[in-house]
Amino acid sequence: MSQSECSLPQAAVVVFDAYGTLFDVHSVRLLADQCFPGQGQALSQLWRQKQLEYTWLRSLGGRYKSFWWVTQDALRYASQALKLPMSQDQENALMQAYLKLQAFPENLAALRSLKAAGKELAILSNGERGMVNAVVAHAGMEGLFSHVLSGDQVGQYKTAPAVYALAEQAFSRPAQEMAFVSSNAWDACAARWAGFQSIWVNRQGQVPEVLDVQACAVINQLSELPGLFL
Ligand code: 2OP
Repeated sequence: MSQSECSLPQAAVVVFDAYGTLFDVHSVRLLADQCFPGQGQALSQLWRQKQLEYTWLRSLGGRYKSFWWVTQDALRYASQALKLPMSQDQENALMQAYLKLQAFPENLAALRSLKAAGKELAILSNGERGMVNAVVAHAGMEGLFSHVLSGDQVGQYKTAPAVYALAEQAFSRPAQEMAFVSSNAWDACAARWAGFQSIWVNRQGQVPEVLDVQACAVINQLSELPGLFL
């Protein structure tokens, strides 16, 4: 699909990435800072970076392990790399915080607005459904999504095409008829590879990925999303 073939108003379904897009993975920073004063941000950043690297490495190497455990492995790596000895209680608390990540404040209203406009909504995440359902409930987003889809269903991680294909199977629609929203630039690119009309939520003003593909639209936050479908 070329850029000129994007037509967001015609998309009947809007599929969302979870971590980083709906939920702020760096909201663990506060607890991390209580555990390791002055180091919360560094821990949170490296934790997330390693978590993603491990998903890519495990997918490439055919060594799937579910996202919860990959997340724990990444936390252990980050604490060692930053020389922040972590007790079992601290590890447990930080992992539990992942089930209560804060949603970006504007997200709930944006989702409700899309739903009221007749769009079907879904989540497509690396996280297994139990993990994602917990943060969805914590954010008061229950009942908004027709499907919560997970790479766990196919034992692979994004950017594997089989993960994105889960949305086509769930809605019995080709990807071209669906929008895919992610604040992870690489995820928005891979969704385009898979045929979706992707929207990149560029909250931090990052430069685009150079992957021979561009999102159909770039916004700064989800409150701009409903306007794209008018
Ligand atoms: C997700 O799949 C990539 O973390 C992101 O939810």
